[in-house]
Amino acid sequence: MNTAPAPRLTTERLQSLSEDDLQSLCEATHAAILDGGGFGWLSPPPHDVLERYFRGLLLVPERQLFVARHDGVIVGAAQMVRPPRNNEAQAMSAALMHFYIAPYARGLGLGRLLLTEVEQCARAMGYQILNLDVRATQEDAVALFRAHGFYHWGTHPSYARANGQTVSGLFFTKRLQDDERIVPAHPQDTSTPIPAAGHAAVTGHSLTLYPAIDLKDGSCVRLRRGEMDHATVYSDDPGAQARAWIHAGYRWLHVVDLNGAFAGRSANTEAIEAIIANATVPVQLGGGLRDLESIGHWLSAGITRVILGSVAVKNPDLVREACRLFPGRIVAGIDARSGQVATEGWAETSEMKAVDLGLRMQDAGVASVIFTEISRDGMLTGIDIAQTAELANTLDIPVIASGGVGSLEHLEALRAATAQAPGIEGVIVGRALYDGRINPADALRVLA
Ligand code: AMZ
Repeated sequence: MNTAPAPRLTTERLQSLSEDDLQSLCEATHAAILDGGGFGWLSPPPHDVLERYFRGLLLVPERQLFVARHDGVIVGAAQMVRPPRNNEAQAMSAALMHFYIAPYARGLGLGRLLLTEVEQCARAMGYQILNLDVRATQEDAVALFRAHGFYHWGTHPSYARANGQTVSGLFFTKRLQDDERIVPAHPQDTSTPIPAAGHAAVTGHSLTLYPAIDLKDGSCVRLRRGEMDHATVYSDDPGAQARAWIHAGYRWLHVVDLNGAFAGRSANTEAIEAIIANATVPVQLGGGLRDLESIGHWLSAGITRVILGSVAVKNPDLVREACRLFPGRIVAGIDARSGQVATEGWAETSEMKAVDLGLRMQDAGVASVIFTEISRDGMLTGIDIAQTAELANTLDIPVIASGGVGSLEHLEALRAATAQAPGIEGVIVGRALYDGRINPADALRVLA
């Protein structure tokens, strides 16, 4: 396989600035401001002003400067602001501010890494709560905060002025110490009324919708219960399908190389490359990724996160090593038939229980878990919410639900379940979207 070395993606808290670091930090900041913000300035200040700003920042004890590096070069930054000494009442809360990745380094998962770094530091310093606020127009950042378990508790209608327009601002919070998401005592009690879909009262927190693109013999298909001879072909142009889902408003793509999952190595290479070439949102990819070489290959080819299924059961040390090499970018795919984990394209069933594998994968360091109940997959009969919630409440990492969504009501039910199982982070939908049973705008409204 043609493998370019994976870029080195690192994050750290900076306590001093070398001349090179200062220059790359100013360059990244300049580019982020030009791209529409993340830093507060609407147009970039002169270079020497930025330089003085960052040099001065390091002297302010309440502020910690964090940076993200791509092959050693600073390409993004964030600040953690501690409460002032006199604010005893809020001594448990820190704030995340001025968070940005330069436009030329996006799509690699660095935002997620930087956020994790800030959270870890805040946790290590004893803070229990991390607060942040963001212009509603910063859609990528908003999607990232939601995906990372931040709870959106309110909206300020006149938060900022940019380009002559008043822009609203979203206020988020996350509990750090016990990893429980902050869910209000009265879930509807947020300042942004969430429009109710139909009759159901909307409860729980927002979920990310991951539209599925399953690839078989170069085409986009959906299976029933994972059986290859029950494939419905929806498109023979995976790149166009990726564009269609992005155009519909989805913020992630979930791609599975089905032939790869059966063969144990990537098979739909051209189709995956076409999806990457057309994707302007992050992509997660699974199916046939069984060694560090193929994982590194796809992570450097434009895939944001890889999903490991069979190796999670058969070679957990490999998963651990992958998590060490690619922090934040490895997801475990746990596919189960009545609680027992299946592998090899779901052709084999193991003795292992989904919850036990989840705990093992958490220990190996995966960023999140995708849980599929195979008997529901492609059947449109609804998600196995009980099993998903049990897994989410056992693990400290986010769980993405998969298998069985057939209607808007199924999405509403999952959303409602997040009030009791806040670790559920998102949901994968396939057949119901392709068949038009669920309208994208309705789905996004229900989950928002
Ligand atoms: O539908 C199937 N038969 C199927 C499927 N969707 N088999 C595997 N997979 C997906 C898993 C996971 O995302 O849900 O492939 C991935 C795991 O692949 P591997 O090669 O790591 O076991």
